[in-house]
Amino acid sequence: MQISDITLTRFTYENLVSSDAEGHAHPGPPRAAKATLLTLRCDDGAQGEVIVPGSADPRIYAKFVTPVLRGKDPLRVEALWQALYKRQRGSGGRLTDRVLAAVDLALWDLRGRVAGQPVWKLLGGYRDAIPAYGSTMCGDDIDGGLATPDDYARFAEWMVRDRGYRAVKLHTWMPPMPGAPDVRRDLKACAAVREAVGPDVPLMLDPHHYYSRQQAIWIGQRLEALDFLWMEEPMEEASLSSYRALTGAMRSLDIVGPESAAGKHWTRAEWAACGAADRLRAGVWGVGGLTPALKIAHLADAFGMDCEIHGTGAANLALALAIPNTTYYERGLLHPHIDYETARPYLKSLEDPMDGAGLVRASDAPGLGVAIDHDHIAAHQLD
Ligand code: LLH
Ligand code: MG
Repeated sequence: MQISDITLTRFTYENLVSSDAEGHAHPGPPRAAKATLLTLRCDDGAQGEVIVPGSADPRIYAKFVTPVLRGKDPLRVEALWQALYKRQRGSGGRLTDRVLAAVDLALWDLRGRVAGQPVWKLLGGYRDAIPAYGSTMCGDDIDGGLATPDDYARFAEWMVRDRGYRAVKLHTWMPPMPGAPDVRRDLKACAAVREAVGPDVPLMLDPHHYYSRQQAIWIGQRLEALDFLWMEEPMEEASLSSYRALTGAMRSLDIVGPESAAGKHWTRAEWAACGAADRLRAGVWGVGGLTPALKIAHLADAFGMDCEIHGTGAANLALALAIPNTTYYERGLLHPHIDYETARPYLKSLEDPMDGAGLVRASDAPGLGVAIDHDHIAAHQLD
């Protein structure tokens, strides 16, 4: 079997989520957003697919991806990932980890379809269901949104009592929101949520990502008094020393990271080796795909650590189901004005349906099991 063809189909869809000037998601007016269907086809008719967020640049794929993949055995995923990764150095930053991730996910999808097995089983198949935590959008200034500590409290109560989430993570206010960053206002939101959901619900915080060491330690110590489970990315992740200091200063609060630091599994190894976090973090789109993300999960396991998976979607869910050392699936981002339970227009069903007990169950569909609506894509194709 050989890869014969790599195609990108760019399309639009109606999106009710917008990004602010610093890239944080918030509810917005309906707009035509762009996404891309990446398809790998083989000479025997087998294929793998993935939806890539945004409009993928065909020139990058033509220059760096197609020459590496065409004519190769698609089941040799590690070999293809390594070959592509080694082209990053000379690409002047154009061959990004997100491109690596897109190709790697399509290869895993193909591998699953060829085997007639879901990817979560091929990766390890540790469990067939996982509890989800509700992960809020970042704070805003929207009426009835996430504008005040009380808004967070009311929304967290709904998530836990009415929707069944097992745990809640707050993303608090970040620039350019008025008044942000404010470590004291973040703490007020955390205290209001603890008060609203009671003592037994695990809570996490993902605040402004550029607090100082002193600010991060200040809020971390107060989150311990509120019995929070973990905090992630409160400081610049390039500063390993700051994370070592923060982790060392905490008694009961776990520090989780890195989430957005570059460097794939190699960076996570350094964090584990020098005690910069209590739990590692990896999301498939941030580290270059399932292939490196699985290494990170196993690396954490070898250090006796958990690896908390960043982000939503079928591939992150497959990874979380595959491994023993993770706690929750991150479901979101959630907001009082957003209906998360309706599938995006280019999908026939949700990638991560959750039952009333807060469990997301594995699908038995081969590959990544994403129900792509090809009719929608054909009708909204850009080029
Ligand atoms: O800053 C943000 O917008 C969020 O932190 C976002 O990146 C979210 O994906 C996250 O960190 N989840 O854990
Ligand atoms: Mg995060």
